[in-house]
Amino acid sequence: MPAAIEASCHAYLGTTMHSVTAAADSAVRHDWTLAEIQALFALPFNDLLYQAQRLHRRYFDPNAVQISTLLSIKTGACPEDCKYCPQSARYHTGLKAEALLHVEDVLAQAKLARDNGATRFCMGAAYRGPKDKDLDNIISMIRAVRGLGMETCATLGMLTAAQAQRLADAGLDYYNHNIDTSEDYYREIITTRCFQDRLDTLRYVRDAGMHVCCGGIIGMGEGLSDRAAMLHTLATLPEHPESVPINQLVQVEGTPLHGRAAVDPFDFIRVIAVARILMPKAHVRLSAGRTQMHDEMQALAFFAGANSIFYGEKLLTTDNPEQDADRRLFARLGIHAEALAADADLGQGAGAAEKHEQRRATT
Ligand code: SAM
Ligand code: DTB
Ligand code: SF4
Repeated sequence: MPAAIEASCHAYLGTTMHSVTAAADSAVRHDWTLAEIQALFALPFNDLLYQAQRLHRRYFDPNAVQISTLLSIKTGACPEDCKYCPQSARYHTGLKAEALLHVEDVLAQAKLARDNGATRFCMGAAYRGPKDKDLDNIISMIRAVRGLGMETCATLGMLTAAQAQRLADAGLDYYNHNIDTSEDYYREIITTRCFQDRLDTLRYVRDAGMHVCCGGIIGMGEGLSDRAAMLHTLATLPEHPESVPINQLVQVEGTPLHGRAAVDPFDFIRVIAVARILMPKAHVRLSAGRTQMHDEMQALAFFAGANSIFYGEKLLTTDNPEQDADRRLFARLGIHAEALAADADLGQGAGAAEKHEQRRATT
């Protein structure tokens, strides 16, 4: 596979992951207390990483990383006031707004991503929430991308229950909707919608049978207790998100958070490790902010339990590492791209929601 991170199909038969048993499942808890989470954050760094790595090996091949590629399908001019975001119409970031892309253009980008080794294609739109007529076009994109044999993800802002159902029926595998930070600190970051709105959308997504992708941003000026509270919210959901993106703030000139103090890299790694311990079966994504990270920091993040990245030279509007740099990093670390799950029925069935229904019918 020339210009691609090789999607190796290593069947991992190591002793640890091999023995995923009911006992191991007892590590998946939904009753974490805030005090327990704060105690994890207070552990010496090596003790925390050791716990995280041990648990990571119980559920995952420690050398496999899931590869997603992002595309902004509708850029800028967003009415919301998220203080971190270059796409808000309220801030002057020099970003050029673009209308919703055409299906053919999205499909061409998805093919490129697939040929470069991505297994999931994530489509992001700068909406407060999508209008029903936009969803018609987005649904055509989802169907086209699934037809390539890729998993699909979308992040379109707040949804109604009916919109979530339409996306699930179209075969959308994952919906990304981040809580971003703690409920308390949220008010400092976004005033145009509240924390509960986020939780409502997450519930609609889950009820419609889609996989949930939900995480947050580190480096917005939040305290350690906000980081613990954010992870507490995620880890005490009735079902953990399947995917937990941990973003480091990408500071964009013109946004109110530009100029915030940089995060201590070890503190960022601690968030990854605690997320891994709290939600051991989730893919934890080392998400935005990798262009600001040295290879050594990324290696530590993988050791702490991160097992997903965005791959491709752009995130939504900002830069991501060059593909060559990521390929070299993977090779140096002996990391391979995670293959799609054997039960993926991409291009045929109706995605996560259909599988969810099938499982329900057979249990
Ligand atoms: N408009 C939709 C929404 O807000 O849900 C979807 C797109 S929005 C850009 C998706 C997520 O990207 C945000 O929730 C936030 O977590 C992340 N994000 C946006 N700007 C970021 C930045 N400058 N640095 C890090 N993460 C960022
Ligand atoms: C997520 O948690 N991070 C991604 C994705 N989900 C949509 C977005 C990062 C955006 C970084 C800023 C930008 O490129 O505009
Ligand atoms: Fe709009 Fe999403 Fe950016 Fe907030 S994060 S301003 S909702 S695009």
